[in-house]
Amino acid sequence: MKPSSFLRTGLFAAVLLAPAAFARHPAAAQAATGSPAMAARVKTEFLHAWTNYRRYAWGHDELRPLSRTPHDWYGTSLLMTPVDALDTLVLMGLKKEADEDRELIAARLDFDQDIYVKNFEITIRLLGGLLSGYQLTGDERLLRKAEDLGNRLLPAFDSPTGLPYVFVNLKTGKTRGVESNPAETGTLLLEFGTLSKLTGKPVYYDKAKRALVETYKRTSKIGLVGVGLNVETGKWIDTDASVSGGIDSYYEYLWKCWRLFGDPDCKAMWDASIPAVNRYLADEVDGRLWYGHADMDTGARKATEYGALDAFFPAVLALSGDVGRAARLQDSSMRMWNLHGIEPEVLDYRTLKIPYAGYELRPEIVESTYYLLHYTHDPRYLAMGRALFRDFVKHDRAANGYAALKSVVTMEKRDAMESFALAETFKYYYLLFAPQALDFDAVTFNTEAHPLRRTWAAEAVPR
Ligand code: DMJ
Repeated sequence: MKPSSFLRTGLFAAVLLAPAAFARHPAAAQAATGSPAMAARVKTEFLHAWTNYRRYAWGHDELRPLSRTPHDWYGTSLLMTPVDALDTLVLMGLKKEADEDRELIAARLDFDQDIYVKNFEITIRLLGGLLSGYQLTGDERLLRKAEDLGNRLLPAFDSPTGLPYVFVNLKTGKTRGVESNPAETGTLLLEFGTLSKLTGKPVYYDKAKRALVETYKRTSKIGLVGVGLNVETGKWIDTDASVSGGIDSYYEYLWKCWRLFGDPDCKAMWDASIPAVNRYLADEVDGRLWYGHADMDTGARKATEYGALDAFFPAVLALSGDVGRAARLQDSSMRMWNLHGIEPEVLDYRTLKIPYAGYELRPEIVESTYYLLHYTHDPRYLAMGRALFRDFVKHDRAANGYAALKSVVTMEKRDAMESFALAETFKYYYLLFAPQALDFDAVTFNTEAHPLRRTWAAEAVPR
């Protein structure tokens, strides 16, 4: 395997991305080649976040950027930021920093710890990060860590239904947490499946796929899933349906497991699910398209709320071929962002009131901008990216890193810099302005923006 053959650089990229048609449409050509000046700015700002993590929290999970103190999720470090940020460092061409990061991971990342970890978060951030880091660098040590982690997470799936428990102890394999949701039970297959393909051991794929299928099997008669289910009884405990937190990436993985693995069951589950999402969750208000909440059994509207997390949905719509809805929904996401100059966690799109005003440095709106630019070559998405990044720097840059906001109304900062800011937010900004850095069509991003590449023989070729 050539580890980094899906990286694109320099002239080669320009040739690949500049077909003759672009010569007749200079704006489209510019969209396809991004903006080197903006990419350089993003890299500088990413380095501001990374070097402050390096200075004040090296070896810990995360930096608290206001107090300049480290934070570990479970009292002991699992190197959340170093693992989550590794492929961003590689894609930005920051070789010295990436090499140093890899050595830290190789020397210090130890999963043999008596702690209960959240299966979903550890899978998307660490398993995903290790696998993409391995594919980008060819460093076998990362694959071995991923396999060790995968083995330690497997007991999570040992419930009567096959739906994973929320927490698993990395040392003992004991489990906890029976109340889960589709995002947590159904957003595992890209990572576990890739681990199977790279190690030749089917167990990971099989367990994660069963969890996804068991989630799907609980779809209501009208085709929706709720936001809470018990992994032991398999019964719903909360029937609120949406594309928001708790459900979001379940839909994302239905399409993406088809895209990455060519698994026809995934395509069939997506095809059977998306019509109900578009029928019951989509909502037209004053000519704008939103996706709100409805009861999974009746389809009755329960809330007209949309937020920072929902803003991933244009990306998935575009990826699955529905660029029309994707573009309209992205315009609504921008409306949400522009109300205060940064998007809130949740907006009531009918009243324009804000039930949750925080901003966690989330990436979804940028992710969708990147996907839409890729599929449309419309330069308005470059302009959108410029505006988003301008606001992001203005309000979230702190003296020692990037900080979440307590409120997008007051713009008061919060002492937190989640690892996904480095794994996702900065990465999507960078790729938007430097699309030639990665061959979009050769990879499938996991929900934490870790690009995974099908290096194995495909059983079927989607799209
Ligand atoms: C990330 O951990 C992932 O993108 C997840 O799917 C949703 N939440 C955060 C980013 O907002």
